Amino acid sequence: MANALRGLSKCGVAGFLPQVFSRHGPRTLPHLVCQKRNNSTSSKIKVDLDPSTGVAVMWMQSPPVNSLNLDLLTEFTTTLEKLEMDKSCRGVIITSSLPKIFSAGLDILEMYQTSPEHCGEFWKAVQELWLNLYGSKLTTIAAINGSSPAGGCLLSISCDYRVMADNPRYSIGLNETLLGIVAPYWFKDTMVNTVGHRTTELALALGKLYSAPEALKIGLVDELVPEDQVVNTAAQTMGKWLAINEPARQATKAMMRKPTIDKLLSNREADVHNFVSFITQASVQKSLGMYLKMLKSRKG
Ligand code: CO8
Repeated sequence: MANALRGLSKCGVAGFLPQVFSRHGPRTLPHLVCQKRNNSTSSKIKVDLDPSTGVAVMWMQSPPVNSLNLDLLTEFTTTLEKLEMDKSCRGVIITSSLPKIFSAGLDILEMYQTSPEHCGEFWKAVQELWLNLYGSKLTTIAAINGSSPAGGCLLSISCDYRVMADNPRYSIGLNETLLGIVAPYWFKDTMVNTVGHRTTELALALGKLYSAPEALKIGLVDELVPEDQVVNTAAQTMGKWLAINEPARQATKAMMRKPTIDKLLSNREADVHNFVSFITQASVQKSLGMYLKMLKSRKG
């Protein structure tokens, strides 16, 4: 289950190479796992894998807003792990099948008025998703076809490249402070690795949600395209990434991301403990409750 970069934490960059080169072995017949998943009625993710290009599209389909609850987090991680193991897959595009929403981020209801045990289980699933996605040896591209706050932004910035719909009404950012909570250090590190320290400092302190044009300006996304071309553009960009020598690209990715990943790997339990003790505080629960109320009142 461990992904390539996690393997690195034990064996260093040299340990990463054999796994990289093993991907050049004989290609297997197209995996059926992904197609099978599509038939599941309870599936929160639809996968289209094209073995001829080696590109899979993961469509999040969990109405109303693709909020990352325990089920979606778990299915996301399992799906990605299966694609990692599938020799016919070399790249993944992550997108949403819901109109106007990429992902509303972590499901607040998983953190509000739930038991410490549940919060701990939930947080482990959040860690697991990030470790798998940020450390994936596949090329990963976020096709952001709607708003993408907080955990949705984390999903996006954990990918190798981001294409967003050119619509100023869609926003993206780590807005945790607006909920009275603090972005964990590995959310912050991922953001720093994307846009730099000072921009992250401002973004996190103010809980800033950037419109798509603003996000492009600060480098939070790489490209804006008309809404109906987001996935196609991601597929074209994927073609360029897949043309790069694969072992070299993978080793470069590992070199860039390993220190950030190792920081959490060496500290996972403490991170769960910190999350649970923070999120269960009465004052934090009160803030989450008020934020949920605000979301509901906006509807009226
Ligand atoms: N979790 C749970 N429910 C949500 C969430 C969410 N993140 N987002 C929206 N919902 C619910 C709404 O309450 C509403 O519920 P209902 O239908 O029962 O009233 C339903 O989803 C639909 O929402 P909207 O009507 O608001 O839908 P819109 O299309 O108008 O807007 C948005 C979509 C823009 C996504 C909007 O819903 C929104 O801004 N949501 C909140 C996004 C947000 O702030 N997310 C932050 C989550 S926290 C996180 O990801 C990181 C936490 C790190 C924790 C660290 C602690 C130490």
